[in-house]
Amino acid sequence: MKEGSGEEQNVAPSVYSHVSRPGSHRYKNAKKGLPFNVMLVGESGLGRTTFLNTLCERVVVDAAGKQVSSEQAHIAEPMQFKHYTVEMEEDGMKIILNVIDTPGFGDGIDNENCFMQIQEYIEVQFDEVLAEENRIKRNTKFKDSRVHALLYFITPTGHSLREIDVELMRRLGSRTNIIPVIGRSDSLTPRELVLFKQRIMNDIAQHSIPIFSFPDAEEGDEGDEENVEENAELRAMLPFAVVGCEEVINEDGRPVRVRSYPWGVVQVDNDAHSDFDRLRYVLLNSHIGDLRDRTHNEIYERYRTEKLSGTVPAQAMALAGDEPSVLEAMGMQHTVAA
Ligand SMILES: Nc1nc2c(ncn2[C@@H]2O[C@H](COP(=O)(O)OP(=O)(O)O)[C@@H](O)[C@H]2O)c(=O)[nH]1
Ligand SMILES: [Mg+2]
Repeated sequence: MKEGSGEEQNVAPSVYSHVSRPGSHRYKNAKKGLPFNVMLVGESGLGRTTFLNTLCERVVVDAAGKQVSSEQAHIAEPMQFKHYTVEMEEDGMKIILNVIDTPGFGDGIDNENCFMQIQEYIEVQFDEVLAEENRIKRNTKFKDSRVHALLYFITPTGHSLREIDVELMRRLGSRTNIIPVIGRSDSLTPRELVLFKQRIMNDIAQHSIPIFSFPDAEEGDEGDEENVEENAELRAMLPFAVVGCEEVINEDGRPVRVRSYPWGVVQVDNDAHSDFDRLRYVLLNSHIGDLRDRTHNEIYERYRTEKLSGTVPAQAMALAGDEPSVLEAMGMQHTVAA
């Protein structure tokens, strides 16, 4: 990780990043470190684990953790929630990154359980905050584990969204900030990628899927022109085409992260090769504040209203109806208001 302090001027946002961006963090009010909770969802083999390691610039989950013997390979394991906490420094800002990975998602024939479990997980975190708000004596150690962003990994088919993609994003878009990404995007040519992105965005519009689409600041907010321009640029990039890797080569005395192929290398942090570096900057710097604020002010607020007005319990009961074991399997309890 970068050793630099906040005083340094014009430091690259990441040791590997080639792009020069402002050398100070945009979100300034967090002394103890800013907690940021990201969930990774997508079918196995799309590079979630590799993405996590690439994002954190260290091996958070080693290769052993993802090895599956050939005899076990055909058995679909139930989906799990795996937590990883990594302290990072981004342009002088300490970030406590909590990653929730969901291995096993989409591996079975019926994905209904996966959708329910993820929704349940997200809502349980809201319920805990709601309970905490109502406590007379506040718990000073309370850990806010609301999911600030859900990165949904789309399979690089080059065709269009599949039913599972539409379903997951449609159901959870009102409960968290969904950022769609194309996993293993180096398997598409630049031309294929452009067309694929267009098709995905058409599908998202057609199905009215509520993803996080870098909205411009609302009227009355001090949204400056630069932000409006930046958000328009990011909207046009959606879904982010990500590439992850575990290899670092030395190029002119500088470390460069790559995937090496017989015909050349893909540089993970090179904007011309993938959107990874831009996405990293969005998550850890430019939009970390927006994602956190939107989670609290809009998404949680809506959930809270629904819950207190009695709309959520019915839904939660319907969810839990056939499968009372879902929450137990997660080791959690969902408190349904009487
Ligand atoms: N081509 C390509 N392969 C990748 C990429 N990221 C990961 N992989 C490979 O895809 C396989 C599955 O990756 P892994 O991170 O374990 O996926 P997960 O199951 O989603 O956690 C491994 O062999 C990785 O080396 C990528 O961006 N492009
Ligand atoms: Mg994995």
